[in-house]
Amino acid sequence: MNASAAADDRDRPAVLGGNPVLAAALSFLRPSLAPIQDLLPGLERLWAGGMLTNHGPLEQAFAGALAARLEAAVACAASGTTALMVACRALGLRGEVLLPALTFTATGLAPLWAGCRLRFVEVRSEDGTLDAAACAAAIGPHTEAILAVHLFGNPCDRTALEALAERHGLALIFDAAHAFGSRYADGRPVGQGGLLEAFSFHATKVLPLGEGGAVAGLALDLVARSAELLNFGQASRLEGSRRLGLNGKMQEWNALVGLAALPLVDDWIRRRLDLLAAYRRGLSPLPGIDLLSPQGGSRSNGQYLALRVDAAGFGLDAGQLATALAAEGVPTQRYFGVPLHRQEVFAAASDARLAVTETLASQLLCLPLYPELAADPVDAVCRAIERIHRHGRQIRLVVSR
Ligand code: T4K
Repeated sequence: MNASAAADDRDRPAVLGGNPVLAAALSFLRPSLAPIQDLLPGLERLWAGGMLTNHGPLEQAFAGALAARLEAAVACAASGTTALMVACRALGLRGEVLLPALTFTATGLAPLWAGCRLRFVEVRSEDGTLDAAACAAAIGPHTEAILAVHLFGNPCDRTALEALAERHGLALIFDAAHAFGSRYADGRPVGQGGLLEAFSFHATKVLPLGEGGAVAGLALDLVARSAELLNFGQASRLEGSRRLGLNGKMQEWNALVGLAALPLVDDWIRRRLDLLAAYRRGLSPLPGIDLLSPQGGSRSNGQYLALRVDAAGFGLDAGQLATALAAEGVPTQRYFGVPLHRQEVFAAASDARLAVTETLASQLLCLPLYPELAADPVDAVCRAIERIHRHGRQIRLVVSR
């Protein structure tokens, strides 16, 4: 083999028979965890005390630490989904709720559980969050609330949505599952927006507890009502249930993991943002590729790196790029490739016409991003995407959409 044939061979994407850019496949994500030694004393106390749940000292300490950080009232929950469900109930929502379809299914399930009717509204192409102007146009006589999502960690346009909600007397809830540590344009932490915000502390999130969530907000009475709903709807045992609640309590083990993680989370977020910047630099020369980004001076927590792949410019669509990257040892996720108005459970609201949502759903591809990821693999992923782009024509012949 002559020198140029050898170079060609090295340059060939793995999906066309070349060597993968990564000798060992990457993880899509790794949960960020505090060193296990930091958890052992707490675990020993937990074992000795035997109080595993029902608002034990660890859950209370975690709720206090969250409240101090967010400068808001906080009720801990078993998951982001339960947090969102009780947020809808705490506001007594029963009518029409405006929400995006470009999100995880839980965003739509929560208001549906509360008995609401859903109306899906368009998002902005720059950051994937709810478009306030489209919301304004969608408000009808039965509209009761807006449920907006800080997608991938990008904060919504809080000012515009709050003004709209106030003007029309609507409740405003933020699904902040992706956005612990993100900040609004005015520098305030996500957690203080609208009437209530619902966080997720799932294993895949910036602050991972395994399962967990929280309702947060500046209105003490609404957060207190949410806490009651998460505890079977009872304010006190003597009185019993006075609201239609559920068991949405956070367990002590999860709170312990959260307490150990909280002092580290800002470092983890900084690391995520550094890696995101490295991806951005590495990918910026490529045509047809860009990243969803926080708008208007707001700040993301780097929860997910969402790449927008324009097939006409890049030469391959998001699905084809995902297949080619998998061959290179780079796992990806197609969040949120099936928008909610295309899912069976939301069929009653499937008549929405959402051109931007449909385009983003077909174009988005999330790349590996987590604090433990070293800089070298990020360079390798960017190199892989670059050589996949150069061989787009051949790849199109072997990889179906
Ligand atoms: N609102 C929004 C906008 C949301 O995105 C979510 C949840 C919610 C509300 C509801 O919050 P929770 O009720 O879940 O607290 C994940 C999560 O299950 C889900 O929390 C998340 N959004 C959704 C976007 O994604 P998958 O299907 O991507 O997870 P999975 O199992 O495919 O794992 C992804 C990667 O993470 C794999 O590479 C494996 C790795 N992983 C996963 C788990 C669970 C780990 O390394 N460790 C783990 O423990 O769903």
